[in-house]
Amino acid sequence: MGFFSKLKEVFSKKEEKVEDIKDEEINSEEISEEEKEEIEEVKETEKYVDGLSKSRDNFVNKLSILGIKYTKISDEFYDELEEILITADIGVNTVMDFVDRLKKRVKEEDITDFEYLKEVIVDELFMIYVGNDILSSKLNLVDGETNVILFVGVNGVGKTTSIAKIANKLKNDGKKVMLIAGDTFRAGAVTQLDEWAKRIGVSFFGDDREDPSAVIYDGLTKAKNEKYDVVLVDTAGRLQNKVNLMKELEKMNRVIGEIVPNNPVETLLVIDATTGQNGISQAKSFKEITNITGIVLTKLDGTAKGGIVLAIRELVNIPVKFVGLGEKETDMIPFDIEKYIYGLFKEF
Ligand SMILES: Nc1nc2c(ncn2[C@@H]2O[C@H](COP(=O)(O)OP(=O)(O)OP(=O)(O)O)[C@@H](O)[C@H]2O)c(=O)[nH]1
Ligand SMILES: [Mg+2]
Repeated sequence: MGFFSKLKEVFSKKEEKVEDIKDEEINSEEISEEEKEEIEEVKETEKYVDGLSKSRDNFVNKLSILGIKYTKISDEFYDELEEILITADIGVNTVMDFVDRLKKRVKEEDITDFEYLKEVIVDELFMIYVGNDILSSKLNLVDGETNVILFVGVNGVGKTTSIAKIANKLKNDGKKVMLIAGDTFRAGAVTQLDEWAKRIGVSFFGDDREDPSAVIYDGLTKAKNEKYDVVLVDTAGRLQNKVNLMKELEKMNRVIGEIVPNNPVETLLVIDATTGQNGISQAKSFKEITNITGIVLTKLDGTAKGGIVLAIRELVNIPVKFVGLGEKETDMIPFDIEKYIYGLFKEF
């Protein structure tokens, strides 16, 4: 049995188990920690399944039709497969490599059956992401210290919303959380973050000064003195002038490092999944000007081209740490390649 069949089996077993728990209507005291985790996992998996429905309807459907259209695995079959994957935002080179590997396996294993080929397709796509090294999606937080996470990215990609969603998650994990309004550029940005902080019930620091580093300096000093666990810093989203942005980020990093050494522990680049190859270019540019430790991929629910995760792996090679699968506070979840693959190919 291939990887994909195993994955489906594991997830459907978990789904069944959690359904049984619900059916018994046990109150929370009777549910063990382990069961709670399982329920949480199934809920997250469901979010991937729901959030990726546009992608599934589009490109996975097209893949299924291929199997009906071609009774033989021919050159035309491969050409069409290539096209489908490229239009799903998986980068051209990634697709080429993928098809080469697929052809090799079809030959070596003498594959003629499309059902089996499906398994191989998903296996090989999974391998693109997993590759030879494991990319961890866990946030690199140090217990007992004030951890700074800097959020960067161009206008409108979802930085502020992502901060709120991640802060909400950290707060629910029992962390003491502060948001700092380092976007001093866009009108209304400070108020927007303040409102989010109130809504989710975490602390906020921001004022009307123009220099983000000055705001960060004061906010972070307070956070350190008051022993906050995590400080999330919003920044302005402009990339018109690379040199200026680089200088500004350098300054922010210097100020942060002065107050809390070895920080920021994470610099997360926010990318909008609906912008496709444009998002990939942004990632490449930001990678050149600062040390990006992870990617937050927003609006995956809004695209039919869910393959962008694989393109990021191939072309940017920075771990995706969170994905946005909807607009609610609870719709941003840690990235998990298995749940993603399952959500994408559920009906394949
Ligand atoms: N559907 C969906 N919408 C999202 C997601 N993330 C963000 N949005 C929406 O995208 C819009 C822009 O989000 P912001 O968080 O303000 O973006 P920003 O990067 O802070 O923008 P600037 O501050 O102007 O640079 C908002 O309307 C959000 O509700 C997501 O994962 N899914
Ligand atoms: Mg913003």
